[in-house]
Amino acid sequence: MKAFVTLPTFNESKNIEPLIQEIRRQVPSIGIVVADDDSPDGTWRIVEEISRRDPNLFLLRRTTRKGRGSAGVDAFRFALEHQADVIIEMDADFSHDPKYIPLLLERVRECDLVIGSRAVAEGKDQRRSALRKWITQLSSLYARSILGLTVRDCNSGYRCFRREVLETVNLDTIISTGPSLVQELLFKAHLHGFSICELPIVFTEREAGESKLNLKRLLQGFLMILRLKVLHLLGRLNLPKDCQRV
Ligand SMILES: Nc1nc2c(ncn2[C@@H]2O[C@H](COP(=O)(O)OP(=O)(O)OP(=O)(O)O)[C@@H](O)[C@H]2O)c(=O)[nH]1
Ligand SMILES: [Mg+2]
Repeated sequence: MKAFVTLPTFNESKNIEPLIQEIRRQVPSIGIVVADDDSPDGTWRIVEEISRRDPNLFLLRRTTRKGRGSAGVDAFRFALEHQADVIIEMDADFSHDPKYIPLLLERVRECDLVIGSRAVAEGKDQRRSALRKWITQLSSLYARSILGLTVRDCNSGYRCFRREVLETVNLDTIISTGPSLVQELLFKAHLHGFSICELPIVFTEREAGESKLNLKRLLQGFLMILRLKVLHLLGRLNLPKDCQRV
């Protein structure tokens, strides 16, 4: 089974090298693709340098800041083109501990999409800010109720997809350019009837660098959920006829 880890990055120069090392320690031969938006802090340069001695590390250096979602899509495309059977997506700030990668790879044998979840038994959100935790819980509840999802942690960007999920969802039809890619893919995987399961993870504070989430992105995310719902009700999400309306 060929596996790839995709890492969208923007200004993660302090995290990226130790993160790649830790991923390598967990899964020595896994493919790693970093989709960087020309980070001013030179994240891409560090990746480029490491990739000279690591043949399974790839850099997608995008020349402008096109966003977290669009970086994710480009990285998924790269993994699919390189014959990945399973594709992991994770943040590059150490909130997502690479120790879960082997568990995700194990679990994806049983279901099509495995979510690293903070909201199931033994899962945890260990960030310091009560407000950030509360926002995450509230927006997950919002996505669940509007989109009719049963997953407990709809906001988790730490996941493992079987390639069929990304192929079927069709990356060309993705409308999110920002962080709402997480919910859009989840919604579409759900509508296509893929099996989705949750693996408990402990989610921690980013190790270094700054968060890119702000009020504007948060509101855009809330609006995107409504947009996805409306498009679905109008039958405009390019789904096969037998996919149920929710
Ligand atoms: N390529 C690219 N990556 C991005 C962009 N914005 C964020 N990222 C990456 O996406 C991942 C998640 O972003 P974070 O800033 O950690 O957002 P968050 O996890 O919701 O917020 P925190 O909990 O505060 O860290 C990180 O690896 C970022 O470097 C972007 O515009 N382009
Ligand atoms: Mg983060």
